[in-house]
Amino acid sequence: MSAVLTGRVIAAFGRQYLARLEDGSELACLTRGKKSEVVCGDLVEIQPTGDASAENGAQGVIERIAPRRSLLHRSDAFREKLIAANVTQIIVVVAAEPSFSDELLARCLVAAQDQKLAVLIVLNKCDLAGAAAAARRRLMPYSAIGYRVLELSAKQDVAALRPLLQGHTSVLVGQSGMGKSTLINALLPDAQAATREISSALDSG
Ligand SMILES: Nc1nc2c(ncn2[C@@H]2O[C@H](COP(=O)(O)OP(=O)(O)OP(=O)(O)O)[C@@H](O)[C@H]2O)c(=O)[nH]1
Ligand SMILES: [Mg+2]
Repeated sequence: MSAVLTGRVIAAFGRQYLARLEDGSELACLTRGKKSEVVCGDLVEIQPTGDASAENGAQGVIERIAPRRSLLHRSDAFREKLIAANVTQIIVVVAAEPSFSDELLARCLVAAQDQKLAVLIVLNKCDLAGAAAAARRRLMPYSAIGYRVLELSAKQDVAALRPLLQGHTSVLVGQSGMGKSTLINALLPDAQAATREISSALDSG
């Protein structure tokens, strides 16, 4: 049997995963058993299958998950859904319009506090001047208690965000229509496919 590989899970599709290995290559993986605890961001040990003969063409089996620095999940009274592991920063994306939910923003801040993560609030669509002014006022209480609010327009220029990503593993969260995908595509022009996956995982519910 070939040696165990280590990598980071960069995409999850049900029980199938894509892992990036230390050499930068990507490997399609499965887990053993029906129920999987593996989540995007996990650092994992992978047993290579050697060829693509495994179920669904997977090239490896995830054998072990390393201890997590953080774990984000969403839960209600009935079930819990894991979102991402080993994140160090939550970027909450709100927009000038449509109007954003204070409750969702507050819940994200609580989750960040709980997991001891850095937080950045991005106010997107600042090209819409009138609506942006109103949203800016609504965000004042958050900046007043110390949260950093970055204003930008994902459609025009995302350069101001780049330095704030340095040294962090960040997750973008926010309601539908706030501009998360637009932001990701502006930051990572090649990431379109993976972006849609992550976005839909975060947005469900
Ligand atoms: N005017 C303006 N529109 C924007 C900007 N960024 C995004 N939009 C628009 O806002 C809409 C929603 O953007 P998305 O990036 O799809 O939003 P999302 O947060 O990914 O939404 P979900 O995937 O549904 O969660 C699209 O029509 C974008 O073109 C911006 O900076 N300015
Ligand atoms: Mg999206």
